[in-house]
Amino acid sequence: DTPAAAYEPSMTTLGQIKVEIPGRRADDPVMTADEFQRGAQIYFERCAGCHGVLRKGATGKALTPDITRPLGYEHLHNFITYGSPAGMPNWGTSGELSEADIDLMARYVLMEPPAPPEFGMPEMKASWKVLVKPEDRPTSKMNDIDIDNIFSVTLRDSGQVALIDGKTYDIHAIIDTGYAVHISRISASGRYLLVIGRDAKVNMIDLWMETPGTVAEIKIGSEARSVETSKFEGYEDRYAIAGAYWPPQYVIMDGDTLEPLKIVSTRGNIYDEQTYHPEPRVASILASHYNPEFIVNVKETGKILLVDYSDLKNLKTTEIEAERFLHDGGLDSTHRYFLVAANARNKIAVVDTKEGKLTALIDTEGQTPHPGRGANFTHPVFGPVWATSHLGDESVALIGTDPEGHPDNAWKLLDSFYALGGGSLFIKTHPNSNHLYVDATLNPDAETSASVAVFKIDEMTADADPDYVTLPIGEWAGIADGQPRVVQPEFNKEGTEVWFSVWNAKDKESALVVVDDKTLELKKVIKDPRLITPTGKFNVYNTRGDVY
Ligand code: DHE
Repeated sequence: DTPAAAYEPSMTTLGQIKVEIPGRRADDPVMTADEFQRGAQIYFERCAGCHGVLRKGATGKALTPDITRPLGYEHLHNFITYGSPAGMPNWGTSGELSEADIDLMARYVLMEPPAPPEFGMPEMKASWKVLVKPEDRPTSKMNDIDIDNIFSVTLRDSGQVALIDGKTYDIHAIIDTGYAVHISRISASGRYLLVIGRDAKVNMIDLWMETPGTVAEIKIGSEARSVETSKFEGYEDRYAIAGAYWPPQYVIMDGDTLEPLKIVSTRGNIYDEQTYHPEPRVASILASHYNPEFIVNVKETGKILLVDYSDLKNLKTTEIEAERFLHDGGLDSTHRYFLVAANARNKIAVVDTKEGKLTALIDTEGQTPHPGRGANFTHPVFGPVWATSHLGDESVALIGTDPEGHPDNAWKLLDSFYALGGGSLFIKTHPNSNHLYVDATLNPDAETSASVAVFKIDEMTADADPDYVTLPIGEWAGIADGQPRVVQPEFNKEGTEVWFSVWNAKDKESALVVVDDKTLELKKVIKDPRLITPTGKFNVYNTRGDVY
């Protein structure tokens, strides 16, 4: 390759994805075809999640050449190196990208982005495998595992999940999955565990087998984050759904086999401007408890879709205008209302899943709300509330969720108080707990990112910011090497223990730390050489029943 030479468009392969290299124009920055391919690979793994595959922007800014070229190489190089307080990681100073890679990426984003191909029914069918047919599966549970109290733990960089016993802390199985499983969901019966990798591979794991394992798998695109199963009465375990970032679409599948039945594109117009968006990604998906519907959140167009799965041939969808950049969210304690963060707009959209309409849009007064599922509890003064923490600042926002008992407080921001620091990803409590846990995973300070703030719910008032205690979870893990971050509190089935992931680099020791919820004392550190980069953890019972 001669760096300065122009070249024709060509095809290349990134993992399992084919992408078109657009070729070099006369005024393009100097970049060989090999460099372009490496840039595209780094971009896909590190940048696409925030900036979008087509670089049209979402949580992160748009990075199309009309924007990057006026900014220029020097600006981009500095930005990639040092990051920004608004959430851009400091790829250079953190050591995650080398100087050569930063130079490469600063040039790469000056070029036209490559467009990965579509992924429709033929591609899905080609990737679909039923490893154990429904008729060959056990007719009753073949193991003595308390499957309701299993934690499905994402082992991000090894492309696996670990199934860990919520009582004995034994690892029952380590199962190969797609790369960097994002979430785990459980079928309504509690039998099937569904996980989805960042590479859009879905595994369906049968928890009734002697050793739980994959019975069906499929790829539904080239990048994805969400999977769910039907939960409405009469439709338990009937359907599964997965949402893709690329191509922007969701697919409804058979709940026993993952056979793809219906693919629906989410491309279309942005709800307010009513201009076309080529890449409206599917963010969170949740099953309604009130109707035979999936709640599908489309990020860039700001639409919440209530997809009625009772008649797939005559599919009815309620399209709710909400707010742009929908990301993650959860139900209120009655399961009737769904609250989802429009994160880059600092808003929470509330949908009434019974009536099928938008109930409210609430400004959280914090930067970039990031609730995970959020946390439901009864505040001593305000009554039932749902809480979110924020990625962009240290605030926790409380929103009233009880329009019948506390109509004056419903769907209002009732309080906002400080936790440990910015960079929080998840917040959690449990109906049996008096504690609210808030992490600070992406905080730039190592000690803060390895700690968790705990608030006492019964001591909260209307006037003063509540105090919190800080649990040094990372220190408790006793890991000598690296700079692990603590992420995502998750309760056991009884709501007596909280588990945290202590997430270290791939080649370093990680751990899970279990805390006694009553005493806030360390109960157990789970370590095993197989626990590589643990991130999300999903207790089967709590995930199945949406208990949070
Ligand atoms: Fe997540 C939930 C997308 C980065 C761990 N994440 C979600 C959901 C979405 C999403 C859409 C909601 C799924 C649902 O409810 O159906 N996450 C994204 C991204 O686009 C983003 C910002 C960038 C990326 O490139 O992926 C991103 N997420 C991360 C991480 O870096 C985390 C910390 C580690 C990891 O494993 O990748 C991470 N995300 C999680 C977890 C949940 C999640 C643990 C589920 C939380 C829950 O309690 O339900």
